[in-house]
Amino acid sequence: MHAIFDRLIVERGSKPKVLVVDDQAVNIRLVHDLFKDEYDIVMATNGEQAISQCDAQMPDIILLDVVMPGIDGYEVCRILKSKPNTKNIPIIFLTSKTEDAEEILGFQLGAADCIAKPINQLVLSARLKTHLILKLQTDALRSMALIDGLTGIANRRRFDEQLQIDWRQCIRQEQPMSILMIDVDYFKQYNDLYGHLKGDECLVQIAKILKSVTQRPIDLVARYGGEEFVCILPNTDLKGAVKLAEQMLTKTRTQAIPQNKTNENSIVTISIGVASTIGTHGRSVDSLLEAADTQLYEAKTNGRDRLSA
Ligand code: GH3
Ligand code: MG
Ligand code: MG
Ligand code: MG
Repeated sequence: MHAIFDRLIVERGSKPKVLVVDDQAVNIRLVHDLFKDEYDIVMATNGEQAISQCDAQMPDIILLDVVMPGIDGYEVCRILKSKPNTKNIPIIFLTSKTEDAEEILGFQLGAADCIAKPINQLVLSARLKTHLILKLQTDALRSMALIDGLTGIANRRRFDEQLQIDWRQCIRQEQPMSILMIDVDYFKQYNDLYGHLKGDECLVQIAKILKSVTQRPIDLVARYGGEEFVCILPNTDLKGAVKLAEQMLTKTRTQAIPQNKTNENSIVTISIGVASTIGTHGRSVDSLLEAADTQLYEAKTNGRDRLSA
């Protein structure tokens, strides 16, 4: 069991983060002293703080007291489970409320476990580790499910999820969002000339180029399907998006992947549709995608190896 845990930690490259919530400092200190070497411990002494710590720190797991002044642990659990960014964080109640009905309520609210106070350190340690293993395994599987097997960049599912998250954020902040729709030119011909394996290699190269151009961590490049890629650019207006698209076009040309069986000097090129809008309440992001798609069609009919915005 420890071997599994150690391997998971090595794979993800950082200690698990545990949020400890309790209104009694002495309880927090106890947990902190127990686990400070093994885990990264963050703390909150009331419900509101617990929720803001979750948003800011994204802990891997939460040890949550039930009886606290203000928002109690049950309510904290209810709120965290209702929010997309925190709903998958496992919650373990640490409580002196050990009636069956109270324990059941905790599970009904979505808790992963309930542990009785006063705490038995060995029991807490074992159960915390078990739940952390489950959490890290789920994270690893989830990230695998969101990556495109060929190119190693985000896949369509990841794109769909991220688009909704980023769009909500842009609405809240009244920020612009831009989309780039990218399609490899004459790729059917490329496959016909060089074969599918070389075609695959070409897609890997194109994915690398696109990714290298988008430098900000909030930009997402995904494989949309086949030889089409898509890029989400939050907080980016049309001008910024066009600049990035130009860099993608240039870098693809500079890479000069040969496509020269028909013409001595010809190389692989891409076409890009660019669209931009400001996040607006009550509007779906689909029209932004459609606009980018229409622009891509424009770029194709205008001669390819170009962008349209
Ligand atoms: P256009 O410039 O209009 O985009 O022409 P095109 O030939 O690129 O467009 P079309 O959509 O007709 O062809 C796309 C080709 O991409 C067809 C398909 O064989 C190829 N393709 C799609 N996915 C993959 C893949 O994963 N690997 C390889 N090697 N080829 C793929
Ligand atoms: Mg308490
Ligand atoms: Mg296509
Ligand atoms: Mg194409």
